[in-house]
Amino acid sequence: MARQVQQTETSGMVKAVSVADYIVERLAAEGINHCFGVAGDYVFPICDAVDSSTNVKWIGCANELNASYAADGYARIRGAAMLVTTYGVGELSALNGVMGAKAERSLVFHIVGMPSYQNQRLGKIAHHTLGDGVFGNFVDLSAGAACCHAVINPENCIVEMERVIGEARRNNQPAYIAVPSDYALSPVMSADVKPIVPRSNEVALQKAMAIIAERVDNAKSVVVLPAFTILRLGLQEQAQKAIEALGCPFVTTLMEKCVIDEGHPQFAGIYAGAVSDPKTRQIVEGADLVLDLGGVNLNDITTAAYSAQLALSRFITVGLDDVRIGDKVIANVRLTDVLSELAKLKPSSTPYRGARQELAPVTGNPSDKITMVALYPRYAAFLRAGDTLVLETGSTSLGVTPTILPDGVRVEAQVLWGSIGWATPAAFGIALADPGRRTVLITGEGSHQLTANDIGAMGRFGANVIVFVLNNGGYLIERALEENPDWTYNDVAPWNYAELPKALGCADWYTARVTTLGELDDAMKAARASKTGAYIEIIGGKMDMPPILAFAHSRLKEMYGGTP
Ligand SMILES: Cc1ncc(C[n+]2csc(CCOP(=O)(O)OP(=O)(O)O)c2C)c(N)n1
Ligand SMILES: [Mg+2]
Repeated sequence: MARQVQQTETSGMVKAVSVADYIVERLAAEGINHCFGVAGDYVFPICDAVDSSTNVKWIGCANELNASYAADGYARIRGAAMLVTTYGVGELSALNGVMGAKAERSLVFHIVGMPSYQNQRLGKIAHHTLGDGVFGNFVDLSAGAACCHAVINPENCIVEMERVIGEARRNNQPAYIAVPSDYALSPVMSADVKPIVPRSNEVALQKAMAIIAERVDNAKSVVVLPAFTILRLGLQEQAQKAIEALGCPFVTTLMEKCVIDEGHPQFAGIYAGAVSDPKTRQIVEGADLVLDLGGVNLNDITTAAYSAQLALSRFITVGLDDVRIGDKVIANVRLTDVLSELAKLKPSSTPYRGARQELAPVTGNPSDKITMVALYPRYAAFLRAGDTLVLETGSTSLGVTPTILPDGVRVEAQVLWGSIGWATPAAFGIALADPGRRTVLITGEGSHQLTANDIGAMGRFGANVIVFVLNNGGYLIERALEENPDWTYNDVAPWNYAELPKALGCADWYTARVTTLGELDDAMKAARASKTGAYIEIIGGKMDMPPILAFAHSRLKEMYGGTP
């Protein structure tokens, strides 16, 4: 790769590779074939490099926020994604999405075109600036949404790219790469560096494994919590092998839905503090040793309003890059290596076997209005192996996540960052990242209003997503999180959702607006059969909410703290 990008031959002439071409092809070598973004003059050289690349396709989004969400979705499947925005106005619009990728450990390379070095040097007053002749106003802001960053010039380009790629991979978080527009067109200067691949310190790894093995041997009961990072790093199979070798039960929090099939015999349920099944709660809260594989995030949502009773002294946390046992931290140990070592353990002769959790029965009559009690089991019955379900923040995700889903379904959600509007473009990115699976998006209508315009991009780029939009007359989750559900700020403009695909250029999509269970069942069948995208608007009740949300409603003080 290094030689290939140092010099290429075009029509017999030796042509030096530009900085822009180098960056694009180097990132393509990371397994990235699509670049999400919005063009702009300062970033034209990067856009041109993408457009002329045979490895990377330009995916124009309606705005940079959408592009950042789409890139996050793509990175979750491919391991990394490319996001391109222009100086100031573009990059700042993408910040929420990039910051979300940082929180949720998704590796987005955010490339920004800056005004030329020459104009920066002359302190010219330029568009997309504060008019102060200063060009460093936004670098720190965008860099704050990444785990590492570089401002590129022709001389540092090769070294800096290896540094940021290595560091971003080590943390599995975004990297920010800023490139002045004239430098982007300059020939890259050669440098002799090798890719940096994060790896464990062997001694530290063996030390960590010895402690883990001893704790596992001495524990009367062990439970594994496989973390969301397993999904981000694509380590599901390794994690499953490790769990099988350990032979103990595993549970998932709302952030790890289906990371390993829920039909797996060692699956002991979804753990969410006080709203867990009592058996699941006992297995987790009563365990001598909780082996956290990947660093679970015990936040207000995953612990159901801090109702979990988990003594951290019983935890061993295997992070991406270290192992924590009580007050002891063993650094430079990679999660993937710990999983491989665990998989070598002699399998237990009496592994845990939980009762297989069946899908909830589908109930109700065709003429019935659509209630949430009838809807969630229908989603479970609709989904099948090979589907990737993308869940939006809102009442639905709190209803669907505790619902057992079929084996082979992958679930992606932004539980921690929880920025509404994420799921629609994320589903787009996920669909492009793996067209071999069917992407199914479930969103509330309030969230959808933030980013629905990229349904157009789905149609344009042939991403055949099946979209379910729950129209329940506003922000139900917010109504539930307040004493008074009727504040007007929880109402939204009453759009004709089912007409959106047509207006946005997806004329061949299957669309429906359903108010009864019979209509919903028919629409689900038609959506599944559709070769193009499908879009179903479901009319739900204004206060019809899942049990976990009703529970949160009864614990508002614990969630938010009492009045001082
Ligand atoms: C970017 C952003 N703005 C505001 C919020 C606060 N918020 C959380 S959920 C929500 C409403 C979701 O409503 P909807 O998508 O209709 O789902 P429902 O709960 O009604 O099913 C809002 C406004 C947020 N999480 N993210
Ligand atoms: Mg709603």
